[in-house]
Amino acid sequence: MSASAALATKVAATTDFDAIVIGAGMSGMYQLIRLRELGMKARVFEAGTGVGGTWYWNRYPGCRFDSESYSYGFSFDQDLLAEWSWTEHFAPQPETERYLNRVADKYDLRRDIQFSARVKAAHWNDAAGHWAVTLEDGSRHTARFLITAIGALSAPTMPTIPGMASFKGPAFHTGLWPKQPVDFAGKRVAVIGTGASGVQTIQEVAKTAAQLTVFQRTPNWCAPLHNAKIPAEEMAEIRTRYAEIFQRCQETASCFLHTAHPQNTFDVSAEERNAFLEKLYTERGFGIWVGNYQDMLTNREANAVISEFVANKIRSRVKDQKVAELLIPKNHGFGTRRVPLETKYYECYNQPNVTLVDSKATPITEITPTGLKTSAAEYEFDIIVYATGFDALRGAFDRIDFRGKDGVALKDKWQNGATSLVGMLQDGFPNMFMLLGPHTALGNIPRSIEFNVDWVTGLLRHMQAHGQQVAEAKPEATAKWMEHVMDCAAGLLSMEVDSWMTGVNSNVAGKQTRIVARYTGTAPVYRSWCDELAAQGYNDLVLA
Ligand code: N01
Repeated sequence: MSASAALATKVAATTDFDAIVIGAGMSGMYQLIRLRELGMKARVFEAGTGVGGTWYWNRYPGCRFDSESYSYGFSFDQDLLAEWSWTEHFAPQPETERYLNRVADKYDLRRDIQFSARVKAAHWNDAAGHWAVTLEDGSRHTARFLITAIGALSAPTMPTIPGMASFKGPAFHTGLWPKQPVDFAGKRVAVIGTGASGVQTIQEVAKTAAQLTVFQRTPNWCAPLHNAKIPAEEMAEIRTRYAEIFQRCQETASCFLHTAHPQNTFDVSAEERNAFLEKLYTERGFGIWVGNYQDMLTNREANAVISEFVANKIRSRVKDQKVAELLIPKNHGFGTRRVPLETKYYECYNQPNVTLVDSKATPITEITPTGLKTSAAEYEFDIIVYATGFDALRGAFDRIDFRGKDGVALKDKWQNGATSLVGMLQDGFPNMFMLLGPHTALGNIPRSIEFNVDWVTGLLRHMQAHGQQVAEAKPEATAKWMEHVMDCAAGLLSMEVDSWMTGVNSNVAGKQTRIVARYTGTAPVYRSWCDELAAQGYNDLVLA
């Protein structure tokens, strides 16, 4: 018997599993594949009834990628890359869910996943050296390792408007959308919220609703997606370039295909600058956000130039100039919040069946049995859609009672903001590894997921090889990493703006103050920290 198999057997004798993974989205699925390769007995607990995570829960109308499809799929399986055809440059949700189910079929993942199993608590038992995980059904399961794969934008938040339970018609949150399609044809529909989810929903619902009323509290800077079908021949050509595509994603700051322009905004003439911005506005995807002049998100004057450019585009696309002005953000510059990508979003407001309500000027005061009231008017609706976002980043952690050494609650430890070592480890919480935890590089998410999973797998392999059973971040290493996280955020204009990226959610108590909630360095720098940690024999961890 190999050393690793012997260790796996020994651990299995004292715990139910070698590893428990929470969540069967892309992180949990890929981690399960890697745990099996290590010879570990693993169990994934998933609250939903199917795999896919984000792509399981977010099935609202119009939901689709904002990353190019071929840069988004798993890169580790060459056969799957050769077999799978993306039908659009930005695939719609049903296609992505199908893709992830294909991965689950291929690797027979479901035999190790318990569905409809929401984790309520996870407590570290120092004496036994294991995690005890309690599900909502009261069952309890133990494992040496606990791996959280619970997502960065997976805890939906509803507003706290009086009367919400009284509404008689159907009401949905975009992130908890029902499996049965919702028919909007001929209906009077309200959409509350105009983030990336709201924008995708609005442009779809506007096609069939009798009347669509959009309640916008803060406008966002949106830019054209320029989606298109991928014909078979083009997909065949894309397949030949996968190595190049994934290599490119490794090199860019946020793992997208786009990379910042090497020049600053005012290094070039106004004509050259305008031509470049026009070009970005006609190109696919996030280029206008992450492929713009390199100082766009740090230099206020540079940011004002691009903001005015996009404001003029909005003015030219929306016929009623009063509506156009309402749609142009006035309290933050372009790109300082997540840029929703759109397809004829602004043109929706030229349709006679679509109305925009400024819910900053006239806030929603009550949800009534038949609709809602604002400070200025009363409205009747058949359907209300809450596109009100998520308790992002640490929100999914706050919803589980994680307790580390000496019964310390993670929620208490993170009272003043989450801490971590490279986003994946937390001192005081041995053998807990966080995939997409606070302060991991996010960006084009699957690229970050694959890196995180491979890094955790590398650590587990190292522990197997050295007969080590417990890993914990050293507090001084955490402090050093957090110093780097804080340094990265200095000078970013996005730090001056309320959004989930700065840890602000008006619907969650205690989350009204801006913090450095996420890692804002580049993905290559993030990976170099992680690689260095491993190369030094994980000296920044206590391995026992
Ligand atoms: O959430 P959001 P989201 N009364 O927080 C409003 C990813 N994503 O689900 O800005 C009235 O951005 C709120 O108003 P305000 C992506 O990373 C990816 O849209 O707080 N309004 C805001 O307009 C994205 O950034 C994809 O003033 C209220 C909206 O609701 C992240 O998920 C697609 C309110 C929430 O916007 C989150 O996007 C979709 C209240 N009480 C999402 N509470 C793709 O990749 C909130 N709002 C394709």
